[in-house]
Amino acid sequence: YKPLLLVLGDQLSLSLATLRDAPNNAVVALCEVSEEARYVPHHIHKIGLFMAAMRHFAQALRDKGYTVHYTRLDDPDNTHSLIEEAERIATQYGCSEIHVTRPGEWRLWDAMRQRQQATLPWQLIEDERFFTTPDDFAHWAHGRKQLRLEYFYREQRKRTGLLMEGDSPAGGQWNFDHDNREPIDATLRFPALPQHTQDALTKEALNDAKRHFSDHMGSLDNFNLPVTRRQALVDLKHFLNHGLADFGRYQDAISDAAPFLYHSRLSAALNIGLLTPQEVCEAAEQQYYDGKAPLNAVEGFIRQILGWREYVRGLYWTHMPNYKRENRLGFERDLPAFYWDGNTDMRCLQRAIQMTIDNSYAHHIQRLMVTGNFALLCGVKPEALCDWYLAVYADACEWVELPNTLGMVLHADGGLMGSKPYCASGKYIDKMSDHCQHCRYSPKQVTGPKACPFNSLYWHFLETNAEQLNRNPRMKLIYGSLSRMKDEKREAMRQQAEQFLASLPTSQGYGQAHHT
Ligand code: FAD
Ligand code: DLZ
Ligand code: SF4
Repeated sequence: YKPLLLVLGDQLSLSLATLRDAPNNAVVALCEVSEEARYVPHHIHKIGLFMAAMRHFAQALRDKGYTVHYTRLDDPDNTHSLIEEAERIATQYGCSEIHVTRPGEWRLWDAMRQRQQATLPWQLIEDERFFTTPDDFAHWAHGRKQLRLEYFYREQRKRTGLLMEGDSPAGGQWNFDHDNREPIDATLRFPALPQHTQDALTKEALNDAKRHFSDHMGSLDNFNLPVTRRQALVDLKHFLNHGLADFGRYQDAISDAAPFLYHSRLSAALNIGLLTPQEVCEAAEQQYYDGKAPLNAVEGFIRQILGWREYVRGLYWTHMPNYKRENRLGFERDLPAFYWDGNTDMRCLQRAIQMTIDNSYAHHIQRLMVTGNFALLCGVKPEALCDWYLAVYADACEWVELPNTLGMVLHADGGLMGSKPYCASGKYIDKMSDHCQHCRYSPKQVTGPKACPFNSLYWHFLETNAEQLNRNPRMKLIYGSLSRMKDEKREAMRQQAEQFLASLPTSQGYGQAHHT
């Protein structure tokens, strides 16, 4: 008995189940493979992050005494596929089986599961770095007519004791969302970010990423993601001291100039395993008990991690592979070409996309209400939009990206993620952001050459999807307004939207813009 312990690029935690009780003869394998960098054209920061963090983690494992085989991208015998690499290395070291913790994507999980009975058998281990397992979620969901985050979240609060006073929620309320909707304000000053130094190992990894993937989105010149646990802890501490107290109030605000506001920027470190969700939530909770951050901020933050992050993961694993094929609103449009280069005169979209190109990051409201909302209103097909979100964000792993994009943004899952689509007109963006004052369009106009395209698209979306949405009780009010509108106004809006959609340059992939 001699196992090969395969550690994937998003499993960089010393507490990983695969590594527990490893026998002395075990070989740990980490593999850089181009297949994982290219199956969607990942942002160069994301590739750099995985390569640098994997190399550092291999070093940390060696320091702890593990025998580590590390495949580099340039190794001549690299097969460039995770499965083939693991089997090649296992054979090379005379291993009798391969152990791996549940990967972050169904695609890999399925391929590995099919090898459980092979001559070189794969053994899949549950990922324990979350508050819940997919089985816990399935158990919670069983027999419920409707799944809703709020009830799942309350149960997790009770189960973990986070922000609980006995059996009651701290402050007497489960949810402080109402206090968390302030728009951008010109007087706000956002915390400056910690700048991580790049040691020789990081520099070499980033150079290798640059040599191989220079055609991908972004430039490594301003790379500043944490690639070690130590750097991730610096970011955590910085957020606790400088961001958390204002996180709640401005959670939904959008700034024309600032990409990060009071957001934590911890998603990438969490998703690749440099931080655990438990330690992040407990540290935030402590700030509340120490009187350093208000309850609305701490509750709002903990809900994102203990609630949403676990909930989307549960949905993913209980609904795949069918989830990925869902398209309940029947969308068919290709992705607008400017999602890849930001070349649009719509200011809000231009800024959200440019910030994405610059940082491989956009905060939640930019993803949901700017790039997401626009794609929803235009009817972009789920696979095209999902591939984009999976490619461009450093924190994107399919288990979290897919339910957010296909479910929350495109409402393609029939309402599992949200009871109604998050569709909004330019009025919403104008209220929450300071974009419109820099834009050539006016959020107050619905038709005419200066009209904000979101406005006519919004009504057009409601009209074209009425059959699916007008019976939704949460949409009743808005369909009421639509039905009271004069025919001429509706016709003018329809024409405005259709003209706009016909002129939209679409893309069938990175760098392949064409006009319809
Ligand atoms: P903060 O605002 O500081 O929030 C704290 C943490 O809460 C995040 O780090 C994250 O771990 C968690 N969180 C917040 N919102 C969500 C959510 N909706 N679902 C799951 N976890 C959440 N998040 C990813 O981690 N990976 C993705 O691939 C991803 N794709 C998304 C795609 C779309 C279309 C949308 C609308 C959202 C997506 N999100 C994704 C969720 C969210 O936008 C990011 O987690 C967040 O913007 C990361 O920035 P932050 O760390 O500063 O988050
Ligand atoms: C995203 C990514 C990239 C760019 N590169 C690698 C890699 O070289 N090796 C690896 O193990 N994982 C990589 N990943 C992450 C995978 O695509 C995939 O999401 C996870 O391995 C699933 O757990
Ligand atoms: Fe965006 Fe419309 Fe405002 Fe321009 S006017 S920034 S397109 S919401």
